[in-house]
Amino acid sequence: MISIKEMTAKPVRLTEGHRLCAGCSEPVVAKQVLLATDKPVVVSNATGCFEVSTSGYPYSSWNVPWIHSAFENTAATISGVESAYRVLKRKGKIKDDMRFVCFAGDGATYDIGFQALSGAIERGHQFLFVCMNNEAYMNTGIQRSGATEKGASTTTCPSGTCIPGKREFPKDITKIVAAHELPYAAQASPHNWKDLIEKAAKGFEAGGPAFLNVISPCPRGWRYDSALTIDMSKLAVETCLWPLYEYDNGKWRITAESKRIAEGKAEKRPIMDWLKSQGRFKHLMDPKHSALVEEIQANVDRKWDELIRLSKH
Ligand SMILES: Cc1ncc(C[n+]2csc(CCOP(=O)(O)OP(=O)(O)O)c2C)c(N)n1
Ligand code: SF4
Repeated sequence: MISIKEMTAKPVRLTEGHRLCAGCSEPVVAKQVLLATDKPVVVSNATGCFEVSTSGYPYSSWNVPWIHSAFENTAATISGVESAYRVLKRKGKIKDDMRFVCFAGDGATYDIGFQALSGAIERGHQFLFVCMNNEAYMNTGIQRSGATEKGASTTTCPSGTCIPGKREFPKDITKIVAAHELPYAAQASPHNWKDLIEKAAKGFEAGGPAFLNVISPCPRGWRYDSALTIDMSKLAVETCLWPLYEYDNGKWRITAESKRIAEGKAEKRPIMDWLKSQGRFKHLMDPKHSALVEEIQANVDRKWDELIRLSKH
């Protein structure tokens, strides 16, 4: 495993000077992923905060080949690139061993881009798809997505007298992707860079499609102090809202802090710690919403128990 010192000596693939908000986790996640391979990479980037903020014409923060892709088809874009690469390699026109990566928000992964993602995985393209999961459509002003937590207030499910924020639980896209029986899928968090980079490295070398779902705190949409981004991603793991695990060639494995919690060596924090840390859940502090908070806790517990059961097989 690479050390921090060795990392600093690596070429910078995503530079500073982009226009993401202060405290945004997305460039942190991307830098960690790009450190996971020394091979030449081609990036396909779905529309979203990360795409528009790193490519404001006439500037670019990218030091690798990078393709803007539409919201719905970044996995289809990389499929085409990877197919062309395979042909050119076979014909001897490309000698390098290259890697292909998609960066997409949760809107572009869970919802609009899912069809292209599912198709690219089913066809067996060799690429790593990274979902930067900030649990909403942030770039267009914090609308709910299929990844938004139940009870969160967004601009399309605002908490008020009619509804207490989002009424549905998020879908479990990592398990949906794993159901494609691809070589590798995992969940990671930027606070644990070692775990994240190891998983990205496995994804790059999986020999087929790989998927990495990364919790990506957004100070603007989640309403917390921008200095707390990394703390926020850690808290997601400590509450088991965001367990760290991998699905590696059919085997489920819980990793890092989540493994320690599963083994009883670390505390599983109550979901209330998570809810009270962010303005998007502020309304849930009212005792009239205590049943909803209990429901969220019960859902976290149920999914956590299910993961422990899967990891024992
Ligand atoms: C088909 C389509 N619908 C809507 C849009 C407008 N749009 C651009 S970015 C965006 C939100 C992106 O959300 P997400 O993928 O979660 O990424 P984030 O900005 O949160 O990182 C939307 C709705 C679009 N570009 N294309
Ligand atoms: S709105 Fe959120 S995801 Fe978008 S750039 Fe700002 S902090 Fe990052």
